[in-house]
Amino acid sequence: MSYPPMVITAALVGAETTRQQTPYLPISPEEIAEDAARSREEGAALVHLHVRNPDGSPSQSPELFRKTIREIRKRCDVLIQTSTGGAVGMGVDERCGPLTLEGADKPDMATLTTGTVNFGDDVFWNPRSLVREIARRIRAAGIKPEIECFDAGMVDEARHLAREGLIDFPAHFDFVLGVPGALAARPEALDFLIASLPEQCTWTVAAMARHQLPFVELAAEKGGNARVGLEDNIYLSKGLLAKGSHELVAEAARRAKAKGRAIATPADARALLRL
Ligand code: KMH
Ligand code: ZN
Repeated sequence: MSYPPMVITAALVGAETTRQQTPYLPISPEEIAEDAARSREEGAALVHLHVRNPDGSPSQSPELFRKTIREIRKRCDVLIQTSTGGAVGMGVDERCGPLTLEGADKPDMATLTTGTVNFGDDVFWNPRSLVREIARRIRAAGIKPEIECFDAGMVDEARHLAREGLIDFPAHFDFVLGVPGALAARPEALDFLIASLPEQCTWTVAAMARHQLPFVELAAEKGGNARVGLEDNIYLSKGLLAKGSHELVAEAARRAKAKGRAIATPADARALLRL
């Protein structure tokens, strides 16, 4: 079967990865933008973006997002998806900080997690009322959501949101697999999620840690898209730290091409994800 080009997303920073774990984590807007540009060169069409305070702690500050988005767009044409998940414990206004950016600073996409989930020893808190509030804010900003599913029921909740007019179908989904306490990174889980998708919806898989690169291959075989990067995995291979998300993007592109998939440009991704 011939599939469309694969959209590779680079999750450059995240909220949890630390400089203690890897010295290659980008923190300043310029460092993040440099890794975004190198990831674009290696085949990423989209970056999933978090930002950090100068001390490395997670932030959802619109000003930090603005600066980072400007630095990225100065360097390259990669599409930008801002997080509304932020870090566990943040309130709704803080989480939605990047949705307030307008004009040339507006993100191309924003994440929308559709349920509460255990997140390691923490809880990523997304009660139904909060999910609806974030969905309304994404819609009001005129930004395309990526539906983040950490567990199977979150796909079903997206159906409720569509019925309520809070998101449009066909939508784009991201299956986040392997967070401790949530749905594991198992091929059968991915098959179930794909089978659960509403018609014509598109999907990306983001598998954690050592599962990240093998799931790029599964996504390539099954006609989907993949997310890699330091947010979810810091190793290029066992014991070898990736020197930035761009190295993981390069390896993902190599594996996808070996499975016969072309790699999407940002223009391809715009069309495929209906931005
Ligand atoms: N940092 C996690 C608690 C998102 O970006 O929307 C949430 C997260 C999902 O990373
Ligand atoms: Zn994230």
